[in-house]
Amino acid sequence: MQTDIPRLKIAIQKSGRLTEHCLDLLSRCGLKYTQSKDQLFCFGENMPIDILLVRDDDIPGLVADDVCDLGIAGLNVIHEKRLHGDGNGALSNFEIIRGLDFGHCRLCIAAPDDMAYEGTASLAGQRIATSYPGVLSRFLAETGITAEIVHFSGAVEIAPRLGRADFICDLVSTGSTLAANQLREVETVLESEAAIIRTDAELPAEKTEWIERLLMRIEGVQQVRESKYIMLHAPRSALAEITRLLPGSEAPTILPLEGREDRVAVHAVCRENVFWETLENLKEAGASAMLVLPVEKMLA
Ligand code: PRT
Ligand code: ZN
Repeated sequence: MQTDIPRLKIAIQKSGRLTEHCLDLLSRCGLKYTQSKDQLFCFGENMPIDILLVRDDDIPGLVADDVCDLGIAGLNVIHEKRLHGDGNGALSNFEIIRGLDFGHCRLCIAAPDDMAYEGTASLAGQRIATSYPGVLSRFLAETGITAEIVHFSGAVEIAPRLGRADFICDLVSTGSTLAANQLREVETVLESEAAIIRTDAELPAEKTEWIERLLMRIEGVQQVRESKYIMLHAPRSALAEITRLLPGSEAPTILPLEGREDRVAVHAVCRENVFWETLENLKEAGASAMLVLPVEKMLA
C-alpha cells in the first residue's frame, strides 16, 4: 500500500455501548486494523484509515476541531455539543451525515410515579435535572414552556429523591432504570441512534475520495443488514400475488423450470427481513421449495 497518501482519522467510542458496533461496522466495510498497545488507536492495514478511541463526549469536538475527519457518536451527544458545547461554546464545524441504526435510545422527560402530569403545561416553573441542557432547552423553547434546568452530570435519576429536581430528562432504552427509581416517561425530547459526522474543513482530494468510498460501503452494509435473497418455485398463475408478498423486493428474476410449463423459479432480493409468516403466506399462495439466504455484500 502507498504510504504517502493522507490518512483518514475516525473517532469512535473507546469503551462503551457503541464501541463493538463501530468496530464491527468498519470491519464490514473491509477495514483490517491492528490496535495499539495502549488501545487508544487502531491502525488501518489495508486502507489509509486510522481509528482514534476516545470518550464519546469528546468525539464532536475532535471532529469540529479537525483533529479527526469523521466521528461516530449518539445523536444525543452530537446535538448536545452542537447546541450547548462543552463549556467552550457550541460546536458547529461539523456535519451530520447519516444515522447508523444502532445505539437506539430516546432522551425523555420522566416524572415521579406519584406526581400528576397533564401534558407539557405541567412542566412550567418546575425544576428538571439533566446532563443534556442544550437539547432540553431547545425542546422547552419549541414547546413554549419556561422551566428551570438543573445541570446534573451523572445519576440523574436520583435527583427527584434528593429533592434537587421535580422531573428528570435522561436517556432511556428499556425503561427499567426509570422503573427502578419510581419514575415514568412523560415526554420524548429526542429519538437517538448512533450517527456519523464529518468535519466542515476542506480536505485533500484523496481524503474526500476515501470518505466517499467509506460512506458508500456503510450504505451497502446498512442495506444488507436486513436484506435476504429468496428463491422459490411458484405457479405461473400466482406470480402477481407472490411478487406482492415478497417484502421490499424490486422486480424479481423469473426463470423457467425444466419440464414444467405451469411453474417457474422466482429469485428476489428482499430489503426487509423475511419472517416465518411471510413464508407461510407465500406457501398459501402456491409457492414451494423456498430458500432464504443472507446477503453478504450489495452495491447498487
Ligand atoms: O465513557 P464514555 O463517556 O465514552 O461513555 P458513556 O458512559 O457516556 O456512554 P455509554 O457507553 O453509556 O453510551 C454511549 C451512547 O449509547 C449514548 O450516548 C447513547 O447514544 C447510546 N445509548 C443507547 C445509551 C443507552 N442506549 C442507554 N440505555 N446510553 C445510555 N443508556 C443508559 C440509560 O440512560 C440508563 O441509565 O443506560 C441505562 C439503562 O437504560 P434502560 O432504559 O434500559 O434501563
Ligand atoms: Zn460519555
